[in-house]
Amino acid sequence: MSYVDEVIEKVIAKNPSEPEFHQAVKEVLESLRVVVEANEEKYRKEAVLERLVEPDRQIKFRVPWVDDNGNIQVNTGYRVQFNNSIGPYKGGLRFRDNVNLGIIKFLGFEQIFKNSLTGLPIGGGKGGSDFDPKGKSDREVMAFCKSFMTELYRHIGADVDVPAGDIGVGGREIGFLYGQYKRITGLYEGVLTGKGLSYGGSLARTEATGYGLLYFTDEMLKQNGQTLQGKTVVVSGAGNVAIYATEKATQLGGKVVALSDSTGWIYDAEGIDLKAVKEIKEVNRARLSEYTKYRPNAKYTEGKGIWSVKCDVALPCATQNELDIEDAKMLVANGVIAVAEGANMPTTIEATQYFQENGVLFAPGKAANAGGVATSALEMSQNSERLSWTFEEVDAKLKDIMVNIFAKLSDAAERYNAKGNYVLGANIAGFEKVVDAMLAQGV
Ligand code: NDP
Ligand code: 2IT
Repeated sequence: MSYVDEVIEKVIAKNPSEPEFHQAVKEVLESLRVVVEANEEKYRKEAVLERLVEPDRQIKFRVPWVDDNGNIQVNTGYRVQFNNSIGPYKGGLRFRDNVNLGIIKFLGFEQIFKNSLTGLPIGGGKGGSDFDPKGKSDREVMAFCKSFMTELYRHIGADVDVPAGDIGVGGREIGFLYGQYKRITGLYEGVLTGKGLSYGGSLARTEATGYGLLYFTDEMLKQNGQTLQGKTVVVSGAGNVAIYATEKATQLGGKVVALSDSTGWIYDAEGIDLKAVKEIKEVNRARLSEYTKYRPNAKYTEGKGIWSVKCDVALPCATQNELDIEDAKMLVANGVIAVAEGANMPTTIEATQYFQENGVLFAPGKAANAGGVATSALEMSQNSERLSWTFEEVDAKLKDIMVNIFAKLSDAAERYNAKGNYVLGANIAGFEKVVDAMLAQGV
């Protein structure tokens, strides 16, 4: 059996109830097959793949807190420190009811390669909890965050592990978490990113993932003889990534006609009114169904179905496995030319292959959404030098980083005779730097 197949089998046998983690490992190792085969003896001897798929450590802890009725609630917290070969562990925290160890591990594993692609010195990690801030009062969210940090603080640090936001963790949560870290340790250091601007946050971090996704998409289109100008765009999700993806897509001449949340989706043929969406989501923390109050001509549909909307460019920005083979078939039948992942692993493996077989430009999340963590690394730099850069400075660096990532993907794909296969290119380019650092540092 080939080394890659052996390791995939071992991962499934050792971690039987973690389907998302299996999926992420399979996707990466399938791409690496060509590289591994060329170095099989050495990699086997060094156990490179076994070392890559086993996190450095997995921390799981109890998070007790008191709700507004005086009842004690208990959630589970996680931090998976996956690989710190090229820098301190770096990756977000996800607060969502469906969070479990397998989901955190898939996200942490993806983060290793994503962070490597940014070109900045950051390792891979991820964390979170099965706590969902939706529908909770500010006091309840604060109580949860304080309890979560009361355990997490001992495992992190500005040079050790630097968490940030992800689904369910935005500026409010980061503020409460940072306050508790500082209270316990007495340290005023860049231990979290995505901080508020008044206490060490970076300008453009809020916008970075969505903006970066569009800088990447724009570059991918340009290098393939297209532009965003006049294109119809569908964005799923209505959170941090989706909102700023919509903003930049519009600035670059595209027309975004649909958005979704976990309850339903909106279609607005005249183009999404982003001011309304920001008020609904960022200010009122409400449901997307409210949108038709602002725009009576728009249509709200309960449940799934956003990928049935005809578009040129599709940007899945909500969650894992939200775009399956049936969705891919609809998008292709409707003439989609490019799909770029703002979320982490939103496209199933079958759907990804279907896009690639049908000549659709497909950008994997670990490259296309890397602008968020890249700007987090820029926030770390600013914290270290105790300075803050202007919005224009950070935005220009972000754009450069995304254009560079595209070049790295293209180059790696071409080197392995797979021109235009950006999935292969991303996994190989991300892997090369990490494996080099791992081997240099010994067992
Ligand atoms: P937010 O919490 O701000 O927004 C998430 C959005 O996705 C919401 O509209 C939410 O709907 C929807 N959503 C979440 N879970 C589900 C689900 N299970 N089914 C359907 N819809 C769902 O998160 P972000 O925008 O930060 O994150 C979105 C994606 O982007 C995630 O995959 C994340 O890992 C990835 N990402 C985020 C980065 C960042 O910097 N924030 C960086 C790189 C990737 P509802 O409001 O109903 O819950
Ligand atoms: O998936 C991701 O890259 C993030 N949620 C951002 C992580 C970070 O450290 O900024």
